[in-house]
Amino acid sequence: MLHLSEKPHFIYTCLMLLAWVSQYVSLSTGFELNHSLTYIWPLPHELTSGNETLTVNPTLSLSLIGKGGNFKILREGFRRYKRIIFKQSSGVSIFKNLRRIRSIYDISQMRIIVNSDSDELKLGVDESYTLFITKTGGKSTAWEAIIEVNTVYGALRGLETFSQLCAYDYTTKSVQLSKAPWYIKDKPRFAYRGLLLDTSRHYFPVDVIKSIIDSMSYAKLNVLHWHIIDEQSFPLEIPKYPKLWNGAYTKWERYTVEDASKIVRFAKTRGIHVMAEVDVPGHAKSWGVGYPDLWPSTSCREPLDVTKNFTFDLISGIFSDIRKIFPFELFHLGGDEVNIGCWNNTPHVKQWLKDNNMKPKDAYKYFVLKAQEIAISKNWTPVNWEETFNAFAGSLNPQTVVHNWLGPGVCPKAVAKGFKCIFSNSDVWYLDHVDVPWEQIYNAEPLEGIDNESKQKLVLGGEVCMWSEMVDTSNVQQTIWPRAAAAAERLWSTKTALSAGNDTVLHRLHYFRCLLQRRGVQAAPVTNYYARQPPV
Ligand code: CP6
Repeated sequence: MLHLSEKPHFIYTCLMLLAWVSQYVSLSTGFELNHSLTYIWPLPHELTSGNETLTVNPTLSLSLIGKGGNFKILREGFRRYKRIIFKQSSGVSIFKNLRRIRSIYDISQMRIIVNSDSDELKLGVDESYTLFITKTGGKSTAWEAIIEVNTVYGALRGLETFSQLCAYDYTTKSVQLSKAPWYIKDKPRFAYRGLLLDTSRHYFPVDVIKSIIDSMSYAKLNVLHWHIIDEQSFPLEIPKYPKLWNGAYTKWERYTVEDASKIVRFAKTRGIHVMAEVDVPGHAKSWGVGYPDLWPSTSCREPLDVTKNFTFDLISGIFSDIRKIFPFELFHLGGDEVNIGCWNNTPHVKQWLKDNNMKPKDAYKYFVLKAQEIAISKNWTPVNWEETFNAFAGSLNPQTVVHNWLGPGVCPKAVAKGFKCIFSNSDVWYLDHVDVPWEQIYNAEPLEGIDNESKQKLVLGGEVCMWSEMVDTSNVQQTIWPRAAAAAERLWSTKTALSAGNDTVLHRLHYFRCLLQRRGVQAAPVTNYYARQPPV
């Protein structure tokens, strides 16, 4: 009887024979990649490629070059991407090990060079990277992947791109990287590339929010705008005012301070900022469940009662509590869709307006400016929906970031007055408008109507919005993806790259949607399949 340790050569020969035969008997998947296309989403700034196909070693090792610093985020990121890249190739470890010993793989090492040792995550943090796939020098026939960056966040973006170059090949049962050698030099077009998630209309469990954050990183989106609270529910724990989350739907549909901190920490490891929103004075009916004094009257439950000191003490308490959770410098104060007429129909508010010589519109301004002052006193930069700019641009704090939504047009006006702006035109970038096709999302241009280069710099970027009246855990990913990816490429890639990739964009988006599926993200179809042209 044969024993493994006694007959290694025999076993080895058998296994190799088996591996050789299996490439001829394995079933074809019927799907052929077009190797002349670059399947990277979003398209990089600059790239050149060749025509060699390489195999990547499942035991790919990391050689990290950097001074001191905190590279935990990078090491964890590398391990995560290895799991993604080699997801399908796990299992046949005996083959893997034999192959490693025999150095059958072309790429067995990744070198990452990090020039800065800080892992501080601020808006505009350097996300650029250079990715080389080249032959190592000397006599060796080996190849090497090299990522050179200024921060760990650039390295995460580079790893994402590297992972998109890799594809499992069902014939050879190995991970292949085609079109080598590669040279990619990449950086984002805009610093702010956001997705709004509304956790008030429907509650999303922490794990679901984490998987949304993961999926954002695949498209290089970098801001989760967390619209935490609205009129329908108040799901967040506020220690200073513990009755506020009585406004949650149920005691199970709540986020503790620890839950929220976990989400922020998780996002940081993906290079994603979390911008919290506390929308005042409208969209706040749920606050009064715990503190009914915040309601002007039982027939007018929002906007919040502008006449009471208690209202502003409570806002200050909320901001103090959540400042500890959200380190990001931007904080969203809402200010949209305020039904100011309701104040005028409430006797004690009407009296207060008269005593203070104010019209309801003045009280709206008074409220928003007071909230801005409180936010600024906590060392936050305020963001407000565009109604505030449209109503009293001249009084807004000059630091204010104006958040567009009411169709196109406000960003040109806002930047002309020196304000920063975020583009979210609801005609195209509101994902709850499920009838808007991806092409329209893709073609929306945040800098439209802004020709002056110094004014263009005031547009921080843009954001797609997932309002959740009609989505919950069961359909949120299908509603976000793949259309959010269209906006993600618009926000990451230069206009030159976009026009160069224009004839391949549908193929690339199909491929990216398939990539999301492989990674466990339930992205919807890109188009109606029957309208796709058959291959010619
Ligand atoms: N909730 C809040 C909403 C919307 C806004 N603010 C909204 C308005 C119109 C459409 C979609 C969403 N549901 N707080 C507007 C910023 Cl079409």
